[in-house]
Amino acid sequence: MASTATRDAFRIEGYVIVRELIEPALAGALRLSAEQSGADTHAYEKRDADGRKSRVTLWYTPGDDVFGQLSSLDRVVNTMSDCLGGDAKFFHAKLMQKSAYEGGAWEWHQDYGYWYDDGFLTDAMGSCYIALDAATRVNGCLQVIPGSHRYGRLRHGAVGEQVGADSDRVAMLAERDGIVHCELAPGDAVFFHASLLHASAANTSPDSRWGLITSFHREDNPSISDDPRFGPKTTPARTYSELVSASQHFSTSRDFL
Ligand SMILES: O=C(O)CCC(=O)C(=O)O
Repeated sequence: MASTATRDAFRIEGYVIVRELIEPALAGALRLSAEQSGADTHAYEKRDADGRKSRVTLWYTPGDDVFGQLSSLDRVVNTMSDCLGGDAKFFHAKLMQKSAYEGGAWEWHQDYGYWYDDGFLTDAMGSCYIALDAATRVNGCLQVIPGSHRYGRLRHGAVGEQVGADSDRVAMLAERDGIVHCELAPGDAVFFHASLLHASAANTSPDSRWGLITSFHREDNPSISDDPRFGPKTTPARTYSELVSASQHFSTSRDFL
């Protein structure tokens, strides 16, 4: 169960950082396993406004391997349920890969800017980013505008190959409420609301920035789309000890986007 401070931070600020959600050594082992098992070979690429590429490996069903277990870890699902005020159901998970020197930016957007089109009627949804590599200002950590989830869904349009939120509105909110850089050590996590404005800069550093994002919808906010990938999934909650004792293998047979 998440603490009251965690729930309140999520509801008021739209995000909350949880330090050492998993042990740094486990995050490091998962990072290595993802790379060695070829998770990146299933990635698609998105270019930012400057043409730099970011790579994403996304899947809709958690699966039984260690990444499936991580994305349905009880402490992730329970925290998200407490933050959303109802049972959190798995939507999808993705391995975000920003390579050293060349990983592109993610433009300012709300996830609900995209997920509206996947048939979700409300923004009772959220995500958890778990750092596998350290995420810093120089390698392009997540940036958020605190409290911006309260303004409803902004207009979104094409920016490079991505979809970005109305830039005038973003500039106005950033000026007024500021921008927070979510710097994370391996194993730290940030939980954030689907309407929170967020972005990240290009990676200009020699260090890669990989992380796992798992996204959820509240049980009473299922997708009305008939696309089976967006439907609710039955995912057994995994315990931390199951995760630690799981083989560190990343299964490359899953329903990748
Ligand atoms: O990985 C990042 O830096 C940002 C990813 C993101 O904005 C998203 O997946 O919605």
